[in-house]
Formats: sequence, C-alpha cells, structure tokens
Amino acid sequence: MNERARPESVGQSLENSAFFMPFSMNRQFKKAPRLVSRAEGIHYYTPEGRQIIDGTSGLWCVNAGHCRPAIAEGVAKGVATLDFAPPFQLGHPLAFEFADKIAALAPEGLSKVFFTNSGSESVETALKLALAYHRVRGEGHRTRLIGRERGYHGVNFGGTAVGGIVGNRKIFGALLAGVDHMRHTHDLARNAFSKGEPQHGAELADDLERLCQLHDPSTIAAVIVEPVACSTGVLVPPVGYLKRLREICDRHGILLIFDEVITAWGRLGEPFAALRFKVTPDLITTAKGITNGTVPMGAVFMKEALYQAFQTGPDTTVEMPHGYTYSAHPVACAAGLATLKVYQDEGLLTRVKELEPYWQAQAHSLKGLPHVIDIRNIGLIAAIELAPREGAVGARGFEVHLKAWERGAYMRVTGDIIALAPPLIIDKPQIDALFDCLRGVLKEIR
Ligand code: PXG
Repeated sequence: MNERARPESVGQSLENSAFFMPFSMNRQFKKAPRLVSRAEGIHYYTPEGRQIIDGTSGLWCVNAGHCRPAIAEGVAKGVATLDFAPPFQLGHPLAFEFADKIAALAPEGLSKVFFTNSGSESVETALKLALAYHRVRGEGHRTRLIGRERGYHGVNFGGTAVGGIVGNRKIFGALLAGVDHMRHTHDLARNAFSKGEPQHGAELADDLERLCQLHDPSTIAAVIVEPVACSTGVLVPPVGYLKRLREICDRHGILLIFDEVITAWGRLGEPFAALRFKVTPDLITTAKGITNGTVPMGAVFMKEALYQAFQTGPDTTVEMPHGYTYSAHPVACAAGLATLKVYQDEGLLTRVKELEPYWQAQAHSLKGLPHVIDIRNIGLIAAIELAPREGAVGARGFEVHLKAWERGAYMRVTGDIIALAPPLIIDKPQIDALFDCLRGVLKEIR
C-alpha cells in the first residue's frame, strides 16, 4: 500500500497528502493542520477531543446546529429507501413534496423551484433561466448580466464573472462576455459601527441606472446581488437600497436575482432575506441551509411568470434544457424535508428575531478594543473589521483566526474582517462565550 495514503491518526503528517484543499493555503495548512472529527450542536470536536465553538455554522450552512438526530435519521432512511432516481423524465415523490413545502415559505409569487447541488450551480441556473426567459419572450437582445463589486456568487464561470472579488477572477481569463458591475455599498466613512441597516447609501443603487444608460437597458437581462454580501465581509444594504434596485429593474424590464445562498433559512429572522427587507426579487438562489449542510443541495426559486414563459411550445418539448444528474437527489430531498421539519418544529426560521437585540449588543460591546475599526450586524451575523497591519493586509485577521482556534472557537476571516454567524440554536451564554473568546484574542494580538 502507498505509504503516503490515508493519514489515519492526527499524529501522522499530512504534508504529502493527495488532497488539494479548496480555497486553502495548502502548504501552510498541511504543515500545521486544524482538523475536526466530530460535531454536535454548536460545537466541533478535534480528534484530540478539544471542544470548539462553531462561530460560522460550518460555512454559513449548519443553521440548526450539528448532527441533529432527526436529520441524520431522515438521511439514513432516505438513502436506504431510494439511493438515486434519474431526475430527467422520471420522478420520485420527495422532490415534489419538498419543492411544494419550500415554495410555500418563499416570498409571494415565487412559486416554482429548480433543484441544484450547490450555491454555485444555483447561480448558474438562475443566470441561464434569466437569459432564456427573455429569449422565449422575444427579447433575446437582453444578454447582459450585472453583478456588484465585492459580490460572491460561487465559483463557476457565470458566478465568477458576475462576482466582484478580484482575487477570485484574475487568474481565470475573460470569464463571460457582457458582464458589468455596480459599485459595492461598503462605506466606513459614513456608516462605521452601524447597527442593522446603515443609514447612508441608498443612492448607490443609482449606479444601476448609470449602467442602464451606458449599455442601454434593453440589453440587460438580469441583476444579481446578495441582499447582505456575506463572504466579502458582511456588507449590510443601506436603508432603502434594495427597494431602489427593485424600482430600477422594474422600470427597465430587468430581472432581479437575490443570491440568498447564505441569507435564507432563518439567518435574518425570516425564511428569506427578501421577506425581511420586504423587497421581492424575480428569482432567489439558495443552497447551504436548505439541508442544514448535511447533503449537498441548492435550489432556485422563481416567479410563476418565469416558469409559465417556458410552457408555451408543444407539450412534447423539453421546456428547459438544463439540469444536473443530481438535481432533486432523493437523499438530498430527504435531508431537506428532515431539516425543514426541525426548522419548523423549533421555530428556527424566525428565532433570530428574538436573539438579534442581544446578539447586536454583544457584538458592539467589542467597540473600543485594539484594532477594531468597524462592527456591523444584521440577523445572526456580525462582522468585526480590524485595521490592517502596514504592508500586510489580512495578516492580523488570519492571526485572529488561528488564536481563536487555540482558544476554542472557529471564526471565518476575510482579509482583516472577522465574520460571525453561529448556528441559530445558540443561546445567550454561548453568544457570550463566542464574543469573550474574540475579546481575549483582540487583546492578545498586536
Ligand atoms: N452565492 C453566495 C452568496 C455564497 O455565499 C455561493 C453562492 C456558492 O455556493 P457553493 O455551495 O457553490 O459554495 C456562496 C458560497 C465564506 C464562504 O467563508 C462562503 C461561501 C462558500 C465558501 C466560503 O464566506 N459561500
């Protein structure tokens, strides 16, 4: 047997492992790995048995907390009953049941659901649906897609193109043609230490109007934004901003896509952020919390009119030549149904409404600590932005990540921004423990 294969114990070196880790510093990580081997509730456990608070719900997905028995049982029963069924021209009952149940939670009018396997696939699906929708209605001239600086829409070609993270784009060529970007909404000069939606910046939505004038609105198919841009450091939309985007899209016949891969499933105290902000997009992309992170799955919600636009040819045609081998995978549907039951039985899709004032107060209690230049929050999400070290952007943030790990908490960092978004089952003493850990780290680092 290959000696380098299967590092079974923690003691064994991972330095020559075959695993090319995604979005990771492979060489550095493999020299000093941080591993988890078990999880329960809001905690991870390392192979040595150390308990770690999960400050980021895995990667913003384990909303009901880890290893929930009801979900594990749902998945086990699902895989033992129907392991796979082709989703093209064949069906299984769980797909229809799950689609109907989640459509009932979506903003009014978003009544149809297309299943995918990830957030990235949901984004590609939504972009393709938008282009195809215009085309079947005789507006095939609408080919442009508009994203936003600092947006993250996954890693496939369309999502990378509409995304606005330079580091994710620059080494992958020209991506898609016909894509443009609005300005981001982050404005520390006017909005630092905002609680909830910042007061200033609704007018930044007018950047979309500028792009409409530049390209002519009749060339634009869709605009995609995260209601709260999470990956790039929790950029909360200014009061009135999303409503203004909606108005501009309506004025020009442009579809509005909300990328709710993170913000759906209770994170903001509602099943979808669109419900919280009271702005209804034409399409919503989701993934992650849809199965509590247990089985890969994503979904795109769309307005009835979009679905209906494709139902016009003879009924012997495939209305949408798009889909994945694993669209509506039976095990993912089983996971989704079990997850939804936990969310609903425990009121998790709205629990954050009660927790948010406490969460906000605890987050903002870090104001005044060394290096802290902004604290912002919404729902059960908070970001603490630190001043970068001179000539070493991100170094301080990464040190926080490592020190927090040593002190027993897992925290995501983006550059020098720490993002916290624990499972929605967290209680007040656990919130205190999370922020106390960060407080200790901020006092310790230079
Ligand atoms: N859209 C949004 C808004 C996301 O946040 C995706 C699409 C892509 O989803 P998939 O399932 O293809 O990864 C995401 C994913 C982080 C982090 O640390 C965030 C994501 C993924 C990995 C890390 O902030 N979001």
